Amino acid sequence: MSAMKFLRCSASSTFRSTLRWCRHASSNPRYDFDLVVLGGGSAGLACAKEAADCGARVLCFDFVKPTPAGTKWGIGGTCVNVGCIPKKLMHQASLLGEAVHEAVAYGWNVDDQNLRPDWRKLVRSVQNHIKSVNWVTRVDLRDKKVEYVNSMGSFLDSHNIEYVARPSAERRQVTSKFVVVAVGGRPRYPDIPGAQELGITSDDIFSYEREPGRTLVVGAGYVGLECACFLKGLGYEPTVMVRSIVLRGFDRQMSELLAAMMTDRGIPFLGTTIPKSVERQADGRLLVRYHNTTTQTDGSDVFDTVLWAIGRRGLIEELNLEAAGVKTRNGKIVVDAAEATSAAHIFAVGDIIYGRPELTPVAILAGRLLARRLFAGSKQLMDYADVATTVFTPLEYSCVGMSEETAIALHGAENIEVFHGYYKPTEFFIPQKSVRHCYLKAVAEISGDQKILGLHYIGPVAGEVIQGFAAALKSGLTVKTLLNTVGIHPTTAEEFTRLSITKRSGRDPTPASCCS
Ligand code: FAD
Ligand code: NA7
Repeated sequence: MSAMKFLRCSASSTFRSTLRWCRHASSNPRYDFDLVVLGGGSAGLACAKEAADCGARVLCFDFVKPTPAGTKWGIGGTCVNVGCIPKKLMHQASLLGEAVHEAVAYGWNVDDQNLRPDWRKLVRSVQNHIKSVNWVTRVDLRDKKVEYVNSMGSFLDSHNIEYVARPSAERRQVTSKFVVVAVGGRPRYPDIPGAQELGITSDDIFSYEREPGRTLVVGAGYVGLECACFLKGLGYEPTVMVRSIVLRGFDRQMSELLAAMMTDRGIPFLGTTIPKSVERQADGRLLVRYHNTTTQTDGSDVFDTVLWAIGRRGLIEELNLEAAGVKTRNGKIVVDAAEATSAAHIFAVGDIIYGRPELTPVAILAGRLLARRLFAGSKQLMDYADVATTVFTPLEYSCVGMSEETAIALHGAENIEVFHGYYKPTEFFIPQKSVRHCYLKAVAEISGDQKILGLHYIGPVAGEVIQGFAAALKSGLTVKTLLNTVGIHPTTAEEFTRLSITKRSGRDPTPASCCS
């Protein structure tokens, strides 16, 4: 064992895992580990566990810096702690509120129809679930013999990672044959007075101790719309501030329809508006000043909570990537089709890579496939095309493949046929729920069997509906096959098998009844 390695091992002799590190080092004297993963979120954990399953000696670093409001959490990354999971739970809580009112129409005797959720109880339940997932994750890592260090790792050079051990605060180093960067991102704050001191983000809302009350949600992307909708469903008063358009990057028609659905449900939008400052008033509430870029007028309003949902920044600042020769672009890491960075032996997966969808299943599959290529001789690359996604608003929006605009831009309007239709979910009739925004469309080639390029659906349980169609689309689904598929009645997913009206025909896509 080299003197340096001996020092490293003896300096940390009280550290349980150190013994194992020394053992590892003696079995391969060149590096302490085969793989060091920076980041224990969806991508990093999937990669680390798969690599360990392939027999590699793996160390995973994960560390969460508290938000400006002081929120922090455990291992598992964004999805588990402050993303998909708590978001889906709050979404479900808000849907249940709506269901209580529907239940009355269906004959249930619900004594108090002005039911209000107990925010603190909801937050407690959500946080308890998250803590159980954190625990299971740690047990899983231990079972798979992945070393876990709860510290921030950064590069000394391309094989050498430095970190601060806790609780001793001692600086330590570890070497690895390969390094995978999976550090993800965190919400951005606008550069205006009061933003960090007085505003919160999605990193705080799921553990927020006091009721959000009247909330200004700044940003009309996926996260902003979802947060506004669950807050509304839980009985609060969100307002969405939109800088330009809602849901940039998604199909325009579907996005506008979703915004109309939100407006109908009483969520106001402040269009073409940017925030200028946030101040705390004497009564404790927040005075937000803003500017409308169309009318060139200033305005202000008072809120209980301001939630920034203006996008996310990659966590590259503290990685010292220059020391390792890793190139970045717009704050993200540039990788090739094999997730290799500009530095040999260093790879990146998940939200931190440039130009790829920021979604958990993408991060997980890419991490897993990378581990198999590094340690099991696999050649399989991640396919980032046709990834399905869902916006969890009360009528959800889910899609897979191309938007209508992208299909037209790539193939020309004359080569694209769009089949569309409004529909009436059977379960909406008795409670007389609005069907105005229940709409779906298939974007297809115009010729031959009409290969489907994109499917879009607004309605109940959209994610569940589109997941199966996503597999079909990846297998080359055509309009011919879709229309030869017998539907399951009465479902809303079956509407895809009944699409008969093209946009080109100009016919009214509104159905006469549920079974027409
Ligand atoms: P992360 O999960 O962010 O994990 C990175 C980890 O690395 C973090 O724990 C971070 O603290 C840690 N870290 C950073 N730097 C270092 C360092 N130097 N050393 C050690 N550790 C470090 N996706 C979906 O598919 N469906 C959804 O419904 C969905 N909803 C979302 C809702 C919200 C509100 C948000 C914010 C995101 C949502 N996402 C959703 C996106 C999803 O959460 C991310 O795509 C996914 O978590 C990315 O995984 P990752 O491993 O790349 O990064
Ligand atoms: P997005 O999708 O990047 O959306 C950010 C939104 O915030 C978008 O509407 C932006 O408007 C708006 N924005 C950005 N900067 C500002 C400023 N400075 N002021 C006001 N509004 C602003 O981010 P999300 O967080 O919603 O989602 C990120 C990923 O997380 C998503 O892909 C999911 O996978 C999970 P713009 O359209 O740029 O004018």
